[in-house]
Amino acid sequence: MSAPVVYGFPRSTFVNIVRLVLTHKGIAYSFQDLEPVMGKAEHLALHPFNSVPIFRHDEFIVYETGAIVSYVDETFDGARLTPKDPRARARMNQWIGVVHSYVYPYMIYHVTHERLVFPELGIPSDEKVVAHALPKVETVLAVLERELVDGRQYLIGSELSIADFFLLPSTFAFSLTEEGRRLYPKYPAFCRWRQRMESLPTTQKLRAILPPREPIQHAREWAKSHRPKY
Ligand SMILES: N[C@@H](CCC(=O)N[C@@H](CS)C(=O)NCC(=O)O)C(=O)O
Repeated sequence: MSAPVVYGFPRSTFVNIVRLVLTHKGIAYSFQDLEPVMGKAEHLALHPFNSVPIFRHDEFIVYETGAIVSYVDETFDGARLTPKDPRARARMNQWIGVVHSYVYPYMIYHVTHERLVFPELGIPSDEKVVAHALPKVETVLAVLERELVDGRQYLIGSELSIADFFLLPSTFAFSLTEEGRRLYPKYPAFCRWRQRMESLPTTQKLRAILPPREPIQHAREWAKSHRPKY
């Protein structure tokens, strides 16, 4: 069997969830940067919904981050990131759903895109999009704070799970915005979780091999095709 391949672009939140899980489990893989072909036939042949990440393991190709990381956790050796207990597993899946439905859309798709991704391409921020997202981000942070305030180390308890790696890249990117810098200190238990996650050897190891943050060139299309309107 050959080493698996992750396809995506380097700053993608979801791509980095897959890379964190692979790194944590000590799995050798290669990364294929699709930035030059995003949205083109070569990319759409791998992902008909024009998204990333995509994962290849020999002849098997799978997309959707949840499906990829479950496959990786079940198929490869290394620390298990999925609890056996059904209730703990349900809790983990709950948090994965929270990232898809409430964290990524507001922290990344709305605020981070408006504050970092678009301005890096010379496109001004849309303040209405940011203003609409911020109360939703505060709800997420308040919920996380309540969950983590009793000294819980990780999202579902004392064991690290896929849920923590799902949350990490979005909370990292949001930390680079002015809103992240302003809001995070109001949530100390959440900040302790971030500190714990950011200092994991897994996180450090992945960060060390990521290229410097370059503007996401294909995001020019997002500004035309699917920018929220308020
Ligand atoms: N449901 C998808 C979401 C993936 C996603 O939103 N990926 C973003 C990058 S973080 C993307 O591909 N956006 C479209 C683009 O970059 O053109 C998954 O779980 O993999």
